[in-house]
Amino acid sequence: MPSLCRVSRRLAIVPLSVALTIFAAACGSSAGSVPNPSVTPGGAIPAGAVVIDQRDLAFKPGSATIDAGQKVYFQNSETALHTVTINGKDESGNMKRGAIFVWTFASPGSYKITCEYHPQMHATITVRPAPAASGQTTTATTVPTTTGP
Ligand SMILES: [Cu+2]
Repeated sequence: MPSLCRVSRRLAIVPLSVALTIFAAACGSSAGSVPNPSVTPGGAIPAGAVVIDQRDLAFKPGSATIDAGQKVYFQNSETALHTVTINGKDESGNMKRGAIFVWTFASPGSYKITCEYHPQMHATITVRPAPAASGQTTTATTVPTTTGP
């Protein structure tokens, strides 16, 4: 019976397509929510922290000098979506208004900070070598005493 065969085949196809749809939806949602523990909406910034604001489609301030191992707090203070892209790599993902992204600059060097969406946004972070460990006291520079003639 050809008609019965066709019906049963269609019945077999339907659950498969439903399963595929659910699978695709699950995949889509998991891909959209890549966990990034560094981005916190409305998180707290400790007093004295180095903060770079994303405001007026710019990084403010546009440059900062820190010691190796120091953290920089990037904060999106406007409605436009931004990223913190460090030397060409999008490290933060999409940052909505209020999001804070914290990055520890471990190695000395010069870092270019850009945004995936706004080519005009850029900042430079200069990372100095970490200060000498405690115990290694810096010797005071001896100023030669000039003796008058
Ligand atoms: Cu941007």
